[in-house]
Amino acid sequence: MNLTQQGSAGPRDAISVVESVNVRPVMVPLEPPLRTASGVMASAPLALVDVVTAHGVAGHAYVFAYNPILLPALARLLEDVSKLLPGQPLAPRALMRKLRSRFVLPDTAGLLDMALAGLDMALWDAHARVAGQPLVRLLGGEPAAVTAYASFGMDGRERAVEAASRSVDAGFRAIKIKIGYPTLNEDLDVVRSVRAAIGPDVELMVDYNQALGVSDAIRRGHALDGEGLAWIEEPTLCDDLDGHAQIAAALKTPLQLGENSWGPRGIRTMISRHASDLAMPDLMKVGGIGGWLDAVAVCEANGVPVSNHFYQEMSAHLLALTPAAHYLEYFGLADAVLDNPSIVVDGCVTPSEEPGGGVTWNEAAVARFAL
Ligand code: SMN
Ligand code: MG
Repeated sequence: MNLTQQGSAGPRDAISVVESVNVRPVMVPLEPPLRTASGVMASAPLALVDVVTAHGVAGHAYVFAYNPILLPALARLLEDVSKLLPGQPLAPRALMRKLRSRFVLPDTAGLLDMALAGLDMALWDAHARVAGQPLVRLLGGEPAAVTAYASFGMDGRERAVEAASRSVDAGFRAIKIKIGYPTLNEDLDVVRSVRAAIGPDVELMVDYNQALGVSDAIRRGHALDGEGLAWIEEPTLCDDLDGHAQIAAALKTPLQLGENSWGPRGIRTMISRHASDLAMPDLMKVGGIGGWLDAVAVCEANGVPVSNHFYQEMSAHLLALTPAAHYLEYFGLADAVLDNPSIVVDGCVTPSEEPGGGVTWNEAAVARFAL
């Protein structure tokens, strides 16, 4: 055996090349439909991304278009940007930097960031699969258990109580409900009813989904301050950082923002403007795995606890290696098209030891929900 050849073959072998990218739009039913104070969704419009490598291994990811009207445009943008990838080395950080450098002039916030994040996630998933490692290990961490909260919509008192009780029975130690009912009394009634059902030892969070004006948010927030909530999320419009800073300063309960921050600099601005006490970056809006790692470094340096928004499969891998990790949002947005949806044991999700970031398609379901 030639030692020189053997010595040089390993590392070079491990570097693959992007061969092709596939994009498939699907409409995944949500049962029950997801109600927020700012709109209802009966299904999740997702763009599924597959990055096929020269090693014959494919990386998978999905991105959420939020609104069915945006899905064809998002899928088309993904397809067009993907044309720049074949033949490129499978080096997600370097490749994404190169890709982003082509879009400095138009800027990326909005659909383009959503498309770029889908590619980033699928590239990292492929990178981890080619390396034969779970994403968390590829990034230098270990598949530790991450504490999850069960996330629910705005379904009225009875359904909120029923869902929260069911979750506690299933082992969850934290629950998030959406509020923003027409009156403060209704908000209080739902919060107190859920608290009575789950007891004092289970954490409870509430999400307004941007529904309130600043002064109403302060008024309702003061009333909620006595309820022992772990956080109040997005009380007013997500881009009103001054408004959120005023609300955060007025309330005792921690404020939670981040699901609508674009990129690591969006998270940085949110923190530097004192708009939030906590951060919950969305893996898509923050720029995929690369964007997450950069954003979370800013959170950690500022002592801000980090949770995620959606994308629970890859977020579990990332939170497992985040020292400032707070909570994993457990909401099975893509469960209906996944082969291996996340499993909660004793209120925690543990990233699997399988290679990749935890996303594998159930092809029969994908075919059923194809647009
Ligand atoms: C959310 C946003 C959009 C749709 C459903 C739920 C959300 C969350 O605000 O925090 O999960
Ligand atoms: Mg939210």
